[in-house]
Amino acid sequence: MTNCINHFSTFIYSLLIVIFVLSCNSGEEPMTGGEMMFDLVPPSGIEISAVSETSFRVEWNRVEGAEYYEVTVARDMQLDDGVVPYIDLRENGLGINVINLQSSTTYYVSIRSVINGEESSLSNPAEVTTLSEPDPEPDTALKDVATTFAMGMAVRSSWLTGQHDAVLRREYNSLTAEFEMKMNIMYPSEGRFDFSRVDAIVDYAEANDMHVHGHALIWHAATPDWVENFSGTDEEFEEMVEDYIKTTVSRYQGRVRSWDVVNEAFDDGSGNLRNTVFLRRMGSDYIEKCYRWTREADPDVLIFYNDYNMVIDDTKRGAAVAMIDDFIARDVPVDGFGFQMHISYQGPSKSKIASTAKEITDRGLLLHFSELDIRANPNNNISSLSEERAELQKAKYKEVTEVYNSIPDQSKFALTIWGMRDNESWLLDFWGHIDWPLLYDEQFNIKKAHTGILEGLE
Ligand code: 9MR
Repeated sequence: MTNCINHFSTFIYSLLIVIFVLSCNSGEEPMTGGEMMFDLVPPSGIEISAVSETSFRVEWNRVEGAEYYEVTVARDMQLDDGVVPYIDLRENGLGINVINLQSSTTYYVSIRSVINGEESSLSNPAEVTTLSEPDPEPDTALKDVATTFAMGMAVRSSWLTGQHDAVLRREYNSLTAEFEMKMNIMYPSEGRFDFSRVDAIVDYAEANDMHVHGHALIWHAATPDWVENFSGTDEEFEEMVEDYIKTTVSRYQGRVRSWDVVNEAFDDGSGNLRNTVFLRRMGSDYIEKCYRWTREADPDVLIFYNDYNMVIDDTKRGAAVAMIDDFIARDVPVDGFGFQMHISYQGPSKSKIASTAKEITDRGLLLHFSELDIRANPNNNISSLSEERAELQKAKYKEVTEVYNSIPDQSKFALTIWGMRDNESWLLDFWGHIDWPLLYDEQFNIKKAHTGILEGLE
């Protein structure tokens, strides 16, 4: 009997050992209070994606053995300023969507693993900045807010359809041909005019109740080779120019409201008359001759002088204004002055724009800001349009518009933007690097610059 009891005890004892050993090896879970089988590490590979104005997604790598994770989103790197409900937020999976955030705000995301009720340290915070709110589509078009002058856009005949057409009709009531109303296009060879592209632009403007500003009858940089190398006498040259101007201006009489008759006639800095074929062949009074022929061809058309750097080049502006004063004194027809306004977000200053504009309006002339574009990257030190630069560019557009809007009404004529989409601007080729000088991006989205103009008109 004692033997039997001994055998039974031995059996029970062995059974307990077997059960103990089996239980030790059976599960993945560590023993409560026993030695940890996994390191308490925070998750690695934290990735932020799908960033919008008010949300983003955060994902991380699995930590072996973690029961769950705790996610903290805060407005500071020390995680003191946590965002409810994302403070130690429990998450069993490997990612969450963080929502209801503020736009243009930087957030820091940190995650810890929890294993068996024990917490790892926090991961290094990942940084993310939510997007800025897009500027609202204007309820009102530029042309509807600019009640005392025309809103102009430079156009090409290939832009009169599709999205260009939609933007043109929504926003603008004045068109300037970017290059198709210049002598090299309209008069490509001796005795043969080609007005096909001008007709397309003028027909379009008329159909859509828009003005056309003619640009530019005489410009040294758009003079056809046959004119540069004209084979006839000076007298024949002058007759040819008179015929060209009268043919063109009378063809569009009553349909083209105004012409830049001579463009950029003065040298930079010195203010001397630029040495062009027109100066050489027709003499130093060639500009007034052209103005008179224009008036003879259309008694009602508005005659403009147009040039660049008019705000910053005091000598050149002085020479141009002196010429206009002389014309006024001698009854040479002239109605207006065009400041091209190819400027940058850095300058010129609002006060300089205002004081130089006043020189023109004090003379009772019309003033046209005729080719406005504002470079956001003049020093080529950014590779995409940053928030900060877009704001600075917007501020300059606003200043220019404020100046224009506050000149006397009788001098107001038009504010013309030199091109529609950033990627189409002449400035990219001219300077050979990226920039975003205009009011719409490549997808025709309205930029802050556009809002700057609206605000300048308020
Ligand atoms: O932006 C215009 C560009 O598309 C043309 O190729 C170029 C030549 O016709 O003219 C550019 O416009 C100029 C304007 O007519 C006069 N002021 C300077 C402008 C930029 O060169």
